[in-house]
Amino acid sequence: MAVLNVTPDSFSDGGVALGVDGSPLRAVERGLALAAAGADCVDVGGESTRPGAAPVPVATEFERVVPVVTGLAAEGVLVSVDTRHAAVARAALAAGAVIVNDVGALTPDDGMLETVAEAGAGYVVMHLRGKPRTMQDAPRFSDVVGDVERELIGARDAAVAAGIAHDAVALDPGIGFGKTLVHNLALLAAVPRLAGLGHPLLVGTSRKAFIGHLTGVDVPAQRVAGSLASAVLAARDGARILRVHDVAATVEALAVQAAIDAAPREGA
Ligand code: PMM
Repeated sequence: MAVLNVTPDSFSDGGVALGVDGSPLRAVERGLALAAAGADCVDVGGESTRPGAAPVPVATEFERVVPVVTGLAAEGVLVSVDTRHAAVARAALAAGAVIVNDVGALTPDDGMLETVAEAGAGYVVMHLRGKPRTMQDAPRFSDVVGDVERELIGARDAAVAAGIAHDAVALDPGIGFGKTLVHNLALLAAVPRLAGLGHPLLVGTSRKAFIGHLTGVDVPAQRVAGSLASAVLAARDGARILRVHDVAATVEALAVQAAIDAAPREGA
């Protein structure tokens, strides 16, 4: 899953896809390039959820996202929409998106679950502690892996009760969303367990702050090597969907990992 942030202020690639004039054409071109580089799906988002980010008006998010979804879907790209808002999800699904990536799935927006159910779309249930603006203010868990697992399953149950097909749900521990470095590492170490919950597991580590903390690389766009290490390990441990910025590099790293995994084991 390639990240296509159509926002001026994302931590990882702020403004890159908008171009100087904010034209959707530039974002569509970038999305096509990400698909050509090997992404199976392009995740279009119009609201930055970085820690401390102020919410954007739904109308603004809508205007950013819908033309880009329309342009990519018209070119045959499988599009997901990264939104917490039912109105944006509804418009994006009508414009050709087939997956809703809901970073607010633990406290879904009014009408979100029904919108996804009616469209027969895929639904990514991402774990988030708190609200984006304040989520990094001293996040606490009694048992981070157990808490995240239980809360994901609770949100999954609500989605299925609202009519979303069990098979249409993917789960995501929400790396960096209301979590400390220790929490993020515990969740990544628990990928084998989380991948066994009966749904495809999505993991998004790409360029995130915890990689900067581990590597000393401050500039998000330069955190590629650390991002690749985490992507390869998550894939090896059973993650089925990796949400990444650096698609070509990730595809290369996964090709090497897959070949090594497929090689005969000594003594096997
Ligand atoms: N991370 C970001 C945004 N959306 N969605 C899912 N499902 N999982 C994530 O880890 C996730 C997400 C923040 O990263 P960005 O600003 O680089 O898009």
